[in-house]
Amino acid sequence: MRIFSGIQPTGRKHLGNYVGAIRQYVAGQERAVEAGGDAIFCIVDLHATTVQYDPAELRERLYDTTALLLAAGLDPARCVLFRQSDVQEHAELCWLLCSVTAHGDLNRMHQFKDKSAQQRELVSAGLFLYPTLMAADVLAYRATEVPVGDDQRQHVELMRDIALRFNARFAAEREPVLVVPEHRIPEVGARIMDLQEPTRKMSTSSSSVEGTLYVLEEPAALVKKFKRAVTDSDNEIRFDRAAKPGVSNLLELLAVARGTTIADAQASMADARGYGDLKLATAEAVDGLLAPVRERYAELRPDEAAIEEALGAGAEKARAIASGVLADVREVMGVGPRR
Ligand code: AQP
Repeated sequence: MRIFSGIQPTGRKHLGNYVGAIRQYVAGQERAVEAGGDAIFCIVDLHATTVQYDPAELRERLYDTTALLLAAGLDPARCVLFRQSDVQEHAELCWLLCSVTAHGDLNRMHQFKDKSAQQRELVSAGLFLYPTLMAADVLAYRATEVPVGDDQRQHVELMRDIALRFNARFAAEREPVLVVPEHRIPEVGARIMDLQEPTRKMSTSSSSVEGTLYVLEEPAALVKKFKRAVTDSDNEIRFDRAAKPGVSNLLELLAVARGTTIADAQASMADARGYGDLKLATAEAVDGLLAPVRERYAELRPDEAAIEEALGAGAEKARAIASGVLADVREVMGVGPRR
């Protein structure tokens, strides 16, 4: 078993990133250690260059994101944690995989449609190729599982198609070169919704500050955001995503933060006097979930030299795997000298 996932060093990470992705990484790390497999996590700075960005800020955000992953429980002694741009095999493999990526498939990616509509100055070719780079990230490690939130389902499906097409085109007469990975989308918390617009996902690029709960949110602001969360007017605490998106989002968060089922979270609110009680219970539980991460982050973030050291050691381990896969890819594609 080999788990791989990537996260962008963009903005302040929010509760959706934490619940949909980061906590799955930590669980994956533990499962991999137990099973004698590997868990590999990458901060994907090359992906972050596909939209307008500030170069000086990118480096800061990279340290922020790395410190957050460490604070959440990733341990470089138990997993491989590295920066994408430190392992050049990702960029080369992306280019090589372009030969088996259909233009039409990239064109129908929801994320490309949404993000390209948000760009004011330029829709970059990098934004279009984003899913192929993501495929390269995962396929370079022959990963079997990819923990992601629900919004990345389509990209993982595309990377499976890319791997299958690659094997059929270049390795039909031999053992498959690339492994076709499975996504691992959590049953609860796969799509955390915006607190102000609960029919839309909580999002770095399109949610408002009020609708977004940051992982490092101070307790007072956290409570305020939950108190102001949009619900509905019928005052019934019941999970029904279609009819009651705001209340359902709160119940889902309550379940995630307490580590229970949504049914248990709903049952625990049977005596509540109204939505105010649900909001406060959720705020308290979410603060309990995030407080240790916040505290650990404050300790880790200032030491950029230690972060660089951890990333450098991770990149060496990652390169050792990716270079072998890339050599196989080049060989079957007829690229470079014969081995
Ligand atoms: N609302 C969400 N609920 C559950 N999971 C989510 N993820 C993102 N939003 C939610 C998951 O977080 C991981 C990291 O995402 P990323 O590297 O794409 O980071 P980002 O772009 O900064 O995060 P956003 O919010 O997804 O940005 P936008 O909306 O601007 O593209 C992924 O596994 C993702 O599924």
